[in-house]
Amino acid sequence: MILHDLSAGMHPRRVRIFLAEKGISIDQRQVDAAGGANATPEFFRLNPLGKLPVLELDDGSAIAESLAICRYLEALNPNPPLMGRTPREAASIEMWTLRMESELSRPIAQVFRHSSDFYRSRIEQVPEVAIWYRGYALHAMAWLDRELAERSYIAGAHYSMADIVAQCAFVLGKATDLRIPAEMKHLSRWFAEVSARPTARA
Ligand SMILES: N[C@@H](CCC(=O)N[C@@H](CS)C(=O)NCC(=O)O)C(=O)O
Repeated sequence: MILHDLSAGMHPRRVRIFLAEKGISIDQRQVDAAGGANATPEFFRLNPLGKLPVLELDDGSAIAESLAICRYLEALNPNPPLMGRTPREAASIEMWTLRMESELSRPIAQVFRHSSDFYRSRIEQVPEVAIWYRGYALHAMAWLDRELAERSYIAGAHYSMADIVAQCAFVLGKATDLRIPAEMKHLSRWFAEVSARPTARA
């Protein structure tokens, strides 16, 4: 298996943290997206959308989408569980993972897409979109701060895929000056804890 990776990317970081939490090591290949290496016919054969990460399997087929890659790796390596041990737990983690994706990760990604140098020559940037999503993300952060007053991690008492999606979003948030406001004590506590995990720099 080969993980086609983009070290600075939010979505590839999810997979690297997931692998580190599982203690799995697989070959990784950096793709020079800034130089256009993800927009070649060769890369489009792996992922026609030209996005990273991509997991290339030994049979030559490929899985794109960070959550799908993690789902596959979880099935192959169930321990430690990051997507739930029971059907109820799995549903709860899925619910929170999807919420982190739609309410936090995607809005922060949109701020980045519409304001960063990286995307300046790649998409038509609309500054108002970045401003609008910044407000959306801050609103979601305030909600999450209230949620985390009552439990250690996003989906409950244990670290899970939902935490990985959220922590990677906040790492990207730093690059767009979208940091957790200091008055959000519970969210700040959670982010300090997940950032201190040995896997956080994977
Ligand atoms: N939904 C996809 C999103 C992947 C994605 O947007 N990847 C970004 C990096 S974080 C990328 O490859 N950008 C390169 C480009 O758009 O040229 C996933 O979860 O894997």
